[in-house]
Amino acid sequence: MSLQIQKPILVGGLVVAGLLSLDLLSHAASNGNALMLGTMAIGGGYWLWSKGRGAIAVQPIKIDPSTLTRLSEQVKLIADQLTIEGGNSASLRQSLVQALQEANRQHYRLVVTGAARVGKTSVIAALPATDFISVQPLELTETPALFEVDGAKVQIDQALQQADLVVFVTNGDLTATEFAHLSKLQQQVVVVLNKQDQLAPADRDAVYQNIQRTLAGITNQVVAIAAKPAPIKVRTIAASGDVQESIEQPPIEITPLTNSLRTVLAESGAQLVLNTTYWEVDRLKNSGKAQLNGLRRARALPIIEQRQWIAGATAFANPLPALDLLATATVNAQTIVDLSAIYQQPFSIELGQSAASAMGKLLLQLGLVEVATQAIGGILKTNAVTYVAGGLVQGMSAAYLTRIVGLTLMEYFADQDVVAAQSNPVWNSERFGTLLQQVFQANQRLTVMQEFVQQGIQRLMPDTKPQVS
Ligand SMILES: Nc1nc2c(ncn2[C@@H]2O[C@H](COP(=O)(O)OP(=O)(O)O)[C@@H](O)[C@H]2O)c(=O)[nH]1
Ligand SMILES: [Mg+2]
Repeated sequence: MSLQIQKPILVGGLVVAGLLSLDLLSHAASNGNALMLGTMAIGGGYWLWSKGRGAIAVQPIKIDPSTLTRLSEQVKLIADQLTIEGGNSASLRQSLVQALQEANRQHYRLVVTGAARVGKTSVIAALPATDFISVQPLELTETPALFEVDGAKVQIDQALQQADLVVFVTNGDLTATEFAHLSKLQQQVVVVLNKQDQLAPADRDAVYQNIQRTLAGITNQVVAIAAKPAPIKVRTIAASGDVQESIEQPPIEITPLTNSLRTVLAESGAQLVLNTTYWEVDRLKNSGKAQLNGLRRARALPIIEQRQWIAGATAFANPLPALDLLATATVNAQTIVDLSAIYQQPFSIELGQSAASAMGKLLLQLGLVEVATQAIGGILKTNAVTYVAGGLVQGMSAAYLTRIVGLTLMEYFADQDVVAAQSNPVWNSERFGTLLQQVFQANQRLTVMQEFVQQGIQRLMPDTKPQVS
């Protein structure tokens, strides 16, 4: 079957899908793979899509050794900071040493992945029999099947993270899900079209070329193999006219894969190991940062609690006549300064004051003061107390908004470098505004607010017995 791919793109894509459908019909039926035709059509669609967009920028980033060194320095800094702040940095340090030692290993880690029953195990079984493996030590691992409803997502991710090179196996048809998965891979990938023996010889080129084109922006390593071809029945008719049937085992076709592995590893094996190491150290950095932020959070929360009830009690005793005053009362420059110190972004009191006034304006602009006041008023009326003391809505709103601002500050600082690079950090009001809305929304659930109101009544009016409905 010869294909005219030079036609207008749209027609070309449909022709590919259409012609393949006919030829694959028998195989699709014998596999019980009713989706095959549909997915071929999708494959054609992707081709159009990738053509239209040019190359998809997912080629692995080239990490150079100095980038890795800089990242390692950051992890060390985080470990030092953990020690300073009373945390345990031993396991982070040890993991870093291990990760960097791994960078010198002499073998490559190949992880074979793909959907269920595409032939992952068969590929791994076929490889050791080749000459190539005897000269090039490889560690071959198979992930659990991708795309299963109750799939082992964690194990899959963990296995893939270890890979210097991913060998992605498919049956020769590329589904939308497979394509999406391939485009997200961090590593270089060799795509293996297995079970070539199931395709009519005339179709092989067409399927192969179509997939190669679809994946042009992702990898140039696409190989067609048969890791474990099915036995075939052969009929011979003797001169006498007697028909004889025998079962023959077609040979394994694995050479295209070994050739591809040889090329990729010779060209960029060292680079691939460097990349794996880089991403491993990057994960260490994130987990160290999370550990550090956990410590800081534990120190910041009591400060926020304390300040929220101070703001609440003040507004309760001296009810503020206007929303803008309420907004101002909830953002306290000293709280900003204190939290910034915990997160090693020390703000001067002047910077704290200007940030506080920006935050007050933001609370009003976003309508958060009004929303909070109304919600709290509503809760108080319906199910918290039998009567609403004057100023209680105001006091409670001041406490609530102080808390929201404090929680947002924690998120804001947690995002920054673990130790400020400069002595007077820059205040990014826009970033704060985005986080403020997120935190506000996350705390807006009725149950969260009701609980807060209950606490507030006990704090602000300790003699009142709240009536819980
Ligand atoms: N016809 C054919 N069948 C294959 C080929 N490779 C694997 N299979 C069959 O596909 C099924 C699944 O293979 P397996 O390697 O266990 O797939 P895995 O689930 O991805 O590990 C088995 O029945 C294999 O015999 C191949 O190249 N040709
Ligand atoms: Mg398997």
